[in-house]
Amino acid sequence: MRRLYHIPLSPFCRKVRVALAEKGLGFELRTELPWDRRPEFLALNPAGEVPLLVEEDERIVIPDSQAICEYLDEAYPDRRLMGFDPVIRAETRRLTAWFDQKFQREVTIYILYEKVNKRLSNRTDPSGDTIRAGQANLRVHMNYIAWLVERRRWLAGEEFGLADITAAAQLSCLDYLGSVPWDDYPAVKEWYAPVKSRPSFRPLLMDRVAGLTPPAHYPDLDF
Ligand SMILES: N[C@@H](CCC(=O)N[C@@H](CS)C(=O)NCC(=O)O)C(=O)O
Repeated sequence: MRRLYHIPLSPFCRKVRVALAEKGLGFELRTELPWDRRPEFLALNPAGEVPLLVEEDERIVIPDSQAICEYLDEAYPDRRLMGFDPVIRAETRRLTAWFDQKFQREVTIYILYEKVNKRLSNRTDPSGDTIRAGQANLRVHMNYIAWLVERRRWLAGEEFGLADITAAAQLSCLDYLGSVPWDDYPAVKEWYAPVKSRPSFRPLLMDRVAGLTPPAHYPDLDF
């Protein structure tokens, strides 16, 4: 059986989980805390990061969410997540990089890593100033998402795809912490609600992290 090594509140791992489900590909989910640096995991992936995909044929071992998603789209082309049109593919790559890198650097590291990863990995206290900076940066990104969805049906164009999955995976982690000001961004909420309702997204809404209870609206499809 195909395996995906992951941690529940990782936007990169969530992106791959949704992509696999959207493509109808079965997989076994294994939780791997990368900071434990388990020798058996490092033997599979010396880079030590999750997500890590191991195909049923164990010679195929792929780390990095974007590398995994592009591999899946090429190896299993039935339900394309990056489209066929080169222009849409370019826009999808631009936006996945935007959310994987810029959003991650300016928002997620400041909020999620501060509130959760820091506590789990080094057991140190979160910094209020860092979290406030992340919340201010989040508003800039919410405005950008609103700008996009006021002009297009989905983020990269008229079809749902990997850009939506990548952005929604990031937001879903912050939503678990009650950090997304949905009511101030109705256009973003209107884009996110149908993403959240997709069957591929449901398992994410069931995730729970010990010691951290999500707000009541987190699993609610009508939030
Ligand atoms: N570019 C990678 C980033 C993956 C990543 O940062 N994973 C984190 C968890 S969210 C990790 O494994 N960190 C462990 C470490 O850096 O030691 C991707 O897209 O998959």
